[in-house]
Amino acid sequence: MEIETLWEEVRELSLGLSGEVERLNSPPTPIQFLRDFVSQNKPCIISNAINHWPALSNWSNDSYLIKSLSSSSSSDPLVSVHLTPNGRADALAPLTKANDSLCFASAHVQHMPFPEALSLISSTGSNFVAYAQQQNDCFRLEYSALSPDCDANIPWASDALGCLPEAVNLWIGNHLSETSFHKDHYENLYAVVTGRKHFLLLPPTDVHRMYIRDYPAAQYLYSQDTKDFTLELDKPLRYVPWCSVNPYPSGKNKVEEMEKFPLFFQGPKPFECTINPGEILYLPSMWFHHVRQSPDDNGRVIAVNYWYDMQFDIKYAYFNFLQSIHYPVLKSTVLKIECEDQLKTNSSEDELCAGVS
Ligand SMILES: O=C(O)CCC(=O)C(=O)O
Repeated sequence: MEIETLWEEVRELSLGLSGEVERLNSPPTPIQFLRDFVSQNKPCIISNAINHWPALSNWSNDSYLIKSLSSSSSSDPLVSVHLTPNGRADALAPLTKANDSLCFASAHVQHMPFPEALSLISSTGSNFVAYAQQQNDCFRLEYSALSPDCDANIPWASDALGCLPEAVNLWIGNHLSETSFHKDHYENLYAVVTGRKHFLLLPPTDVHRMYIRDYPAAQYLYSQDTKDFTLELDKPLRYVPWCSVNPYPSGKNKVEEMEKFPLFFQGPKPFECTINPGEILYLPSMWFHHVRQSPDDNGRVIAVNYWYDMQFDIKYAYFNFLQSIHYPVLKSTVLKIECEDQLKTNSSEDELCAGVS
């Protein structure tokens, strides 16, 4: 059977053919959430689920945030801010201007007092984009002074999943912050507080459409002196498997980019949804997601997400098996040969050529 048939059947039998993510007008019961969404590995958007959070009114107010976090009693009064030249952290980037081999570029992470972080996020005319985030339980570690403004967990999700969140993360970005396609091994309850988040979603069965390849890991370094970034390969060199597809190619290479990834651009459209303030997206484990955002009147988007442990069950085993199948055999073989040729002809670029899994 062609893998294309699998993409179609998953949509026909489970996800629906409309390409839309189901919206619930009120929180589901734990049993409904478990039966209709978690066990089917199917996303949904829940409106009116966090209307009682004081965060919805308090967090549009800078003075409130600054006052709460300046008198913070948390163990670490500094917050983590990701700095990049273009808003794209944990994304593919050309290693140098002269060498367009791609690497997996992580942000320059800086720890600073909250008022400074807020001012950097607002300075959108600068040569950097600041995104306050850290996927290490940062809400509970760095922003505990704001905890009375939200629930500590999403009760119906905790009941359904039979556990409390493993991590709760806060995200404060502006219109330039973008998160590239990736997947996580968590059940994710993603609540938007101010601004809007735009998600593109693809089910785990569509893994081959993401063209996951191994890229050399690199890190942005921002110099206060030159006010510029350099990108340095990790030492020792290590490779990160990452999705190759940019779903919004633009500029003169747009057509070329689209032709490189026909399974993505010519296959079924990704599920596209906007999460408004006060809504929660249930993003099932292992779904590929790409995220952009539209800011509120203060130029910002604030969200809190709850990561719950996923079940490493039979679905996980099936998805792993699927991912291990090389498809389409012909295309990846050609790519591998091209890459190997490039390595042979230019030994000095040995370490820079993106690996092919
Ligand atoms: O909001 C974002 O920029 C990314 C969110 C995300 O990737 C996640 O919650 O796993």
